[in-house]
Amino acid sequence: MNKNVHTFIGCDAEYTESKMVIFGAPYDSTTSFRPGTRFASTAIRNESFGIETYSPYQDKDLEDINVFDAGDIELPFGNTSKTLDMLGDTVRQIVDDGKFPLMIGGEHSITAGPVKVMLEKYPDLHIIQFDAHTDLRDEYLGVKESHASVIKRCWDMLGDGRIFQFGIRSGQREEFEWAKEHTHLQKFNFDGLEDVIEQLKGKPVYFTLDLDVLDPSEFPGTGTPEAGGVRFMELLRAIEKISVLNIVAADMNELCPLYDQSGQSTALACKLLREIMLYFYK
Ligand SMILES: [Mn+2]
Repeated sequence: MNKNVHTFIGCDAEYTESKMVIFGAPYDSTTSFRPGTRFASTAIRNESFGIETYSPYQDKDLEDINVFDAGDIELPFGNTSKTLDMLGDTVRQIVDDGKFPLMIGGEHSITAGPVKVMLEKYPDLHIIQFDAHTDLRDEYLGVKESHASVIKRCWDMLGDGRIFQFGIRSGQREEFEWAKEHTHLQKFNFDGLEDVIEQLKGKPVYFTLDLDVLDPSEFPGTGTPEAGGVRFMELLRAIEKISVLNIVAADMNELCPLYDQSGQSTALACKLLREIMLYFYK
């Protein structure tokens, strides 16, 4: 008999032999609308056995690469700053061991923890964000570490001209105005991505993927759905394009499995995670 070891499909490498580490960050304490992203990483692992390890898009297979699934980090709900520290510590360990960290949210606020640590490692860090939302509020209901403020918190650390936002279709007028001076913000789609890739060649890049960038018709399972999103294949092509860059860490967040009883959102997230691992594995 074998012991019960529950990983994402095909991610059963030992830590020492792995070049990429995935871990769950099941945190959803600041979610402004519908909570439940804390259940995403577990749902993704469960449902991953419904997909293949082989990618026909890339002609690559998870069986041919070494990914370690570190499971979920046990996080203190209600204490965002402690949570961010813990996620940062996890990422620091992975990077210090020469491996690529890939974090599975959770709500989007979690991104600030890893970004802080990656910035210590790479002072010239840039961020590419695919998202429906600006996430540039200075605070939300008095909370600075809200998921609606996460990119503003990243800007606090990185400053002007180093954050590149795509697919954005929701936010306050003030946020869109502010972005004109401080970030590169592409509304609605991935237009101009090639130019940004040219600009970021050779630079260290943190990639944060808020799954609500997708259209809710394909991806209804999220806390703050926004109509008018991109299609799965558009997103996949965009991820393929940025994979030529020096991506040093990444996260995928905001799946809320309970809001999609059909399970198609979780199934999509599983497939996308497989593709991201295969694209970013170097
Ligand atoms: Mn969002």
